[in-house]
Amino acid sequence: MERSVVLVKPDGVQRGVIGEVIHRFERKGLKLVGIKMISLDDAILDEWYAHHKDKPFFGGLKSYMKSYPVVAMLWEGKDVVVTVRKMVGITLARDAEPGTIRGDFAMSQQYNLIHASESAEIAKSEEKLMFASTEIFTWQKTDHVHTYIKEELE
Ligand code: FUP
Repeated sequence: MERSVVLVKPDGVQRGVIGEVIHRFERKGLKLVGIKMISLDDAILDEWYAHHKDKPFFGGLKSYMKSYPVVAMLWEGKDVVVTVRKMVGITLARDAEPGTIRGDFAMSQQYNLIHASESAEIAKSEEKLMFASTEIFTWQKTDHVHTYIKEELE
């Protein structure tokens, strides 16, 4: 099944929403297959945000992402990338829909609490960047038979 990489960013760690984020994705029916706290460095951030490297906010974005540890998670589910992005909300948090994570808990464009993979392809490269294979767990979530119909699990 598809996977999405989620980061609770330094502001989210400071503001105490790690549990809230986990709780929302768990209740949705997603399966957690990796989780860790990590301090990001320039090497990983240069790749992570390569698409932003020429933007004026790149330096500030990197400093912020290095300021405190982040909590990285790998969530699995049917079409999970799109689902997670919807639950996260738009980048400018004060404009994000109520009911989304950013919409409920954040006000800023940069301090928007959380990162979620933008596409299934990007999710694969972020998974490789963020998690060693030993940090990814294969396990059977037995309530999946109540979360999906049989055809959705194939
Ligand atoms: P998102 O996919 O919603 O996390 O947003 P982007 O990939 O467009 O941006 C990544 C991060 O860059 C955002 F979470 C915050 C930061 N950013 C700024 O600080 N200023 C901007 O103008 C745009 C993005």
